[in-house]
Amino acid sequence: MKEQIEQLLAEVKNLTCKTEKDIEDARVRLLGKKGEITKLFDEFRTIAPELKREFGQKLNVLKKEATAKIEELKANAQAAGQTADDSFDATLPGDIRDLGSRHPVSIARQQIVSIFRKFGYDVAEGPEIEDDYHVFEALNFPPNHPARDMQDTFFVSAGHPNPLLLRTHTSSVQVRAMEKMQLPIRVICPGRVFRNEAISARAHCIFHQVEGLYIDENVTFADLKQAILLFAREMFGPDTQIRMRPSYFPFTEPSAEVDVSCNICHGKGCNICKGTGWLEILGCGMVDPNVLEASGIDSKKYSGFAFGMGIERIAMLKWQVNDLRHYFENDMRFLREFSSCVEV
Ligand code: 2NM
Repeated sequence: MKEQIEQLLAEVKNLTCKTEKDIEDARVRLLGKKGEITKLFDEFRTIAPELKREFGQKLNVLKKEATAKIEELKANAQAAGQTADDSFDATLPGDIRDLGSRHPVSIARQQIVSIFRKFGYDVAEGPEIEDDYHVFEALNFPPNHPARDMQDTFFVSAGHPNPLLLRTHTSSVQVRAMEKMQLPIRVICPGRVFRNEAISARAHCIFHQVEGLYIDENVTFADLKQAILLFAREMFGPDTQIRMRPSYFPFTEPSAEVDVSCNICHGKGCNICKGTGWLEILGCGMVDPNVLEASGIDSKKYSGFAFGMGIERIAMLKWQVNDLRHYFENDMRFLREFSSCVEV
């Protein structure tokens, strides 16, 4: 028995196992119900009484040493972060996460932007919080124009001599482009705009626009018409026809609204185009000389055209979305319908 005790004591001192599983195996082998040390305690009951004192002490020391050693190894293993070591299998396949997909408004914006990039337009962005000058005054809005009213525009600081407001169109970015870019200018400005409107199937207080501007010598309405026709055919298909109807905007003269032939019924008349065969896609016109002059451009030498479209509306027409509110509700059934849309 003496030899056994000494042998086990040496074994305990030299224990080097590192993983939690190895440590637990060692504990069971030594101190478990059928462990070596436990067995010695059982044997101890049968030895001669005169030997009990000596062996009792030795056995207690062995048990104490073994218990302390196991605790020490456990603490080391935990400190080294090896607790879950052998339960980790780097060859197992990982968790599969849903990747998500682009929002239809983003897809439409990217398509519009990449079409105009191909035509040689730069892309410019600007602040969403603007001043009266860049949203209205520089764009030839008369002082009492209804858009300047609280009913139509969100003011950030009303009553201030130079109030800040949320831009109601991205034309303000084009004013900034005219102020600082060298001529000729070809630029498109995508971005969020804000209008104080009741939310319905056809209107929302926040929506997205892309506006375009082209200024050079001898730019004519024919150039505008051609640019819009090429854009419409890239966006809605090569058979698309356009028509222009006279309109009015403070910043352009003459101004027009542009329709494309209905891509559902191809002009025959359906409920999407309300039987007309035409869908309105954008507004445009020749930049008013007052607008050019306000930004320091010589309107005798230069002329230009500009246009503006609502991205939500373009996406509605392209993918037959029947209610604007779908865009803002994040219903997965709606969003998933666009998960396979190919980007240009
Ligand atoms: C539209 C319609 C017509 C427009 C005008 C300008 C600027 F800054 F050059 F004067 N930017 N965008 C414009 C013209 C926008 O949206 C329906």
